[in-house]
Amino acid sequence: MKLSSTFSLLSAATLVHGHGYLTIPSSRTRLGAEAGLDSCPECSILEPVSAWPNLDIAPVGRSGPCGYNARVSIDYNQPRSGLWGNSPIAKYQPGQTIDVQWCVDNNGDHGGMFAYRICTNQTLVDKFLTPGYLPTDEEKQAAEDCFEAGTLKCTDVAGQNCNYSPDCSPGQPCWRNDWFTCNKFEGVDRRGCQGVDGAARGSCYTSIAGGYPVTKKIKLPSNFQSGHTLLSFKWNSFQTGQIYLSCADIAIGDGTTTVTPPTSTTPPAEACTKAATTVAVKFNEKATTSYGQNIKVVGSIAQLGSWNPASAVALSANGYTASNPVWSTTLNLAPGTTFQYKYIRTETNGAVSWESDPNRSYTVPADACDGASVTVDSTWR
Ligand SMILES: *[C@@H]1O[C@H](CO)[C@@H](O)[C@H](O)[C@H]1NC(C)=O
Ligand SMILES: *[C@@H]1O[C@H](CO)[C@@H](O)[C@H](O)[C@H]1NC(C)=O
Ligand SMILES: [Cu+2]
Repeated sequence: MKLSSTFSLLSAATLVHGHGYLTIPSSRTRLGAEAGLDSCPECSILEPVSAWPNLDIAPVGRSGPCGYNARVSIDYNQPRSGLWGNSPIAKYQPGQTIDVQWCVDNNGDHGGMFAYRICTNQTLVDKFLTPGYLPTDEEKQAAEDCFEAGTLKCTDVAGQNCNYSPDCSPGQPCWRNDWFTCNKFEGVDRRGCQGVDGAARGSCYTSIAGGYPVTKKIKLPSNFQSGHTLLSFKWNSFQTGQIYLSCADIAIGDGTTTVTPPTSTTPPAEACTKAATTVAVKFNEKATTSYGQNIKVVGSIAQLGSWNPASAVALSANGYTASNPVWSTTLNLAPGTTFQYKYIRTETNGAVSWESDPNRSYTVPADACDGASVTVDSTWR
């Protein structure tokens, strides 16, 4: 892995490196710096962690979705009276596309990928909005899992350029474009995260060596409103075992209704205006894997490779987290189709491991209406 050549050399230097934090909308961290409490806003680091290539695997620990700055012992997951966390600092509309920005320090531009997230479970977020209350590590992780599930995809913004990381290869779990990506880490021209905007050093504030802004657009959820919620920013470093977290207090809509999106829709039993020609069948398989391993599904029908592992359908690890290691894929299958199947695990050297017997079996709902989707959940055995 490219990481190994640079890691040992640079890990010794990370103590003096500045890194990055959310600046627009103003994060709690930015407010802490502006209040003179935080002397290094770019230094809220979650480390040492496995930050790459699996972006979702690291437990969030005390850093939570808002970040912990060990330099100044500030836990940004806890509101601070009169300074942050008490009321929204920006108000947006549901479904609005907004400009967001973070700032990377010249000494700590480690490349990698970053994401903006909204947790639509107000119960979980409220722990971070309660005056004087410090969320437990369990509450931080529960919220983090919710934020991960609420990643605001780069691809949700029409016309936005969503690249794959030039430091990641197809097949690696970092090969995804729902997150935003920095430029090639060792690129000569417009390198790393600073190369995304290509702005002049010092265009945003960092305390160590001068900051470079990184500007993107995100689309807020259209089916969620809250009078006070959090926008969480997460940057996974390519070069070092580090993740940077910060969050901003915002409002979405008037907050009178809080709607949590359904996780799956099952076709109604009633007669429909139009019968389905195909049903979107989502396969979710919980399987803890290590780097280089992939999960596929193979089965008795042609769409599932007719039991030939070489023709198996690969699942995606986009939703994979340490606490919820889910691999997924969606296939459009004819209503009423009955088939047998199993999941397999493949290694980079081509070796295949099969799930234990018996074969799994499934029948696609025969009376599905047009546009129906179903989800089949299972766990590796
Ligand atoms: C929100 O989180 C709480 C606390 O974990 C949980 O009890 C509740 O079921 C969640 N609500 C939804 C709609 O997922
Ligand atoms: C699973 O299906 C395959 C292919 O039809 C078959 O060879 C195998 O015996 C089945 N396994 C069990 C346990 O029924
Ligand atoms: Cu560093």
